[in-house]
Order: sequence, then structure tokens, then C-alpha cells
Amino acid sequence: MTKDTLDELSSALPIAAVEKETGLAKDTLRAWEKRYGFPQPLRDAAGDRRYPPEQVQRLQLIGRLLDAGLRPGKVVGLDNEALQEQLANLPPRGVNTASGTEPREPAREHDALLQELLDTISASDPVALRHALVRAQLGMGLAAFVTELVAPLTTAVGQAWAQGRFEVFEEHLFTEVLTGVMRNAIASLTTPPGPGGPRVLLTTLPQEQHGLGLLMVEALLALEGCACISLGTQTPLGDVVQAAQAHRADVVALSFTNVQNGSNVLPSLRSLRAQLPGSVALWVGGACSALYQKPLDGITAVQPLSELRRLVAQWRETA
Ligand code: B12
Repeated sequence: MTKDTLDELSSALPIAAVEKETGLAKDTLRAWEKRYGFPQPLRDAAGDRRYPPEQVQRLQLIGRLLDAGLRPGKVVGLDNEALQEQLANLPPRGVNTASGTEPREPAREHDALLQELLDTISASDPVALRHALVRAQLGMGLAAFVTELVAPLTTAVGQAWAQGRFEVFEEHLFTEVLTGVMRNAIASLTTPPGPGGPRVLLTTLPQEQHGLGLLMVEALLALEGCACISLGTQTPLGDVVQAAQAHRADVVALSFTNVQNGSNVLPSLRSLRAQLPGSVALWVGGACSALYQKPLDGITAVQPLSELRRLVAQWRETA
């Protein structure tokens, strides 16, 4: 091997890491290689595939377009510039459902505010960002703030990061500031948990570091009069079971983003279901598509936040 090839290989990722980075399954990556001639991984001394960073970046862009409902045949062959152009032309994303992308949300009143917030993030001004978020939350009320502003803003930040328009530190700062604002808003709710509302334990499983979905769910459940106990992210399975018992939880609610794939998520969920008493409901949601492909025994999978109200009402009726 030449020194150049060795240099290239040292920064290239193995297929498992690419799957994790992009959310694209290993089998898909291998199939595209044959079908579309992209990606074109290098091979290491053992003959295993290794993907240079620029190919991984292009795969991330492709992943975003597939998430938005485009077909592989339309995007896998495109170069970076064309992919960026397609991403820039995407209409604001609605919520995904099991059957693909839902009709777009009705024209959003808050687009200007959303753009202003994105600009504030780019301007590296956390104080201005916090003020703007608090102002919006107070003006709109917590429920609309979460569903109409925070949810699309989070998606837009993720897109900006994937397109290289936001640095990692900008995304981290956004998450920190937003988490602080949401936590304060939830703590300041004056309505105490309603009588007969479920006690809900919220967390994510160990592989899932993303916590904003959970926080949005907590805010909406608290508004519905539920008593929420949040463990934050990444709780080992056994501890979820113990915590559910210690807190006399009626419901365990978990969030999974599209970083997670079915081969990890589904066995963990089955195991958790088997360990929790039958009287404890298990609600799961988030963009992880594996949750919605088939009904899961004893588990309620609901993607849109708007479904939470119905779930709570149903729980009240049957409790
Ligand atoms: C902030 C963020 C991070 C932060 C998280 C910090 C924190 N404390 O949360 C950090 C830096 C850790 C991070 C890491 C990574 N991230 Co990240 N991240 C994000 C971002 C911007 C928000 C994440 C989030 O909380 N989303 C959760 C919610 C808001 O979204 P949702 O799953 O779509 O759920 C919606 C509904 O379904 C509902 N919902 C959610 N949960 C539940 C539960 C119930 C019961 C119900 C009813 C409803 C419900 O609420 C949401 C409303 O919009 C997203 C962008 C995005 N679109 O989400 C990227 C994103 C999820 N990350 C991504 C990636 C690639 C990664 C990394 C792999 C990057 C890396 N190379 O390390 C790692 C993986 C870490 C891991 N193993 O979990 C990609 C995933 C792409 C893909 N298809 O795989 C995204 C989509 C960004 C992008 N556009 O490319 N990330």
C-alpha cells in the first residue's frame, strides 16, 4: 500500500461506524454500492470496507433526503452540490408517520420567528437565544411553543448541522439553552398534577443520547395533568424497571430518534415489556421508523406529539 492510501485509510470509517453516523443500514450501503456505484469504500488490509469522510458526509445528506420522503434512485447518484440544492429546496418538514411523510403542517405562522432563532444560533449569542425562546414561550403558551416552534426548530437545527451550516458546538449550545428554557417552563407550571392523571416515568434507553423529544413529551404531559418523573437520557433497562416500581409509575414513556435502528430497539423494548408489570403501560415515540412498522405487543407507539392528549384521555377512561 502507498503512503497516500495508508493516510486515506487512517481517516476512513468502518461500515458499522457509517451505519451509526448516517442511520443507513449496512445492507443498504452494500446494496447501493452495487446498484448505484456509490458509496465507493476503500478496502483495508483485511479486505474490509472503509469509508472516507467525504463519502460519509454525502451519505448523511442522502439520509436526510430519504427521511424527507425522496427515493434512493433519485438521490444516491447525485453529487454533494446537487444534494445540498435538493435539501435547500425541501419544504419545512411535517411529522413523519409509519406510512411515510405526512401531509405538511398547515402554513406555519411562526416561520419568521423560527428564522430569527436560527440566526441567533449562528450569531453565537446564547443570551439572546434564551431571551427569544423565553419570550416566545410566554407569548405562545407552553403547548403551542413546544408543538409549533420547538419541534420544527429542532428539525431545522438538525438539518442545518447535516448541511454543514451549523457547527457541532452551535447545535450543542442550542440544545443546552433550549433544555434550560423548557425545564424552567415545566417547573413554573402552576397546575398541579390532576387527580386521576397517570404517573409517567420518562427516559431513553442506553444507546439514545437525544433528550429533546423527551422534554417536549414531558411538557405536554404535564399540561395534561400527568405527574412526570424524568430520568433524563440513557437509563439502563434494569433501572427503568426499578424506577417504575419505586415511583409507582402507571406509564413508562421512551423516546427514540432515527439514529436508532430496529435491531437494537426492538429486542430492548420486548425485554423491557417482559420485565415491567402488565399494569404499567409502555408508550414509545420519536422518529425511529422501526417503532411503527408492525404493532408491538403490549407497547403503544405514537409518533406525533399531538397524539399524547388522546393517549392520556384513553388512559383515564380505562384506569
Ligand atoms: C441535539 C441533537 C444531538 C445532541 C443531543 C443532545 C441532547 N441532550 O439531546 C447530540 C450532540 C448528543 C447528538 C448526537 C448525535 N446525533 Co443528533 N441530533 C440532535 C437534534 C438537533 C435534536 C435531537 C432530538 O432531541 N431529537 C428528538 C426529537 C425532537 O425528534 P424526533 O425523534 O423526530 O421526535 C419527534 C416526535 O416523534 C416526538 N417524540 C419524540 N419522542 C417521543 C416519545 C413519545 C412517547 C411520543 C408520543 C412522541 C415523541 O417529538 C418530536 C417532535 O418533533 C437532531 C435533529 C432532529 N431532527 O431530531 C439530530 C439528529 C437526531 N442527530 C443525528 C445524528 C447523526 C447524531 C449522531 C450519530 C452524530 C455523531 N456523529 O455522533 C449522534 C448520535 C448520538 C446517539 N447515539 O444518540 C441525525 C440523525 C440522522 C439519522 N437519520 O440517523 C439528526 C436527525 C440530525 C440530522 N439532521 O442529520 N445529536
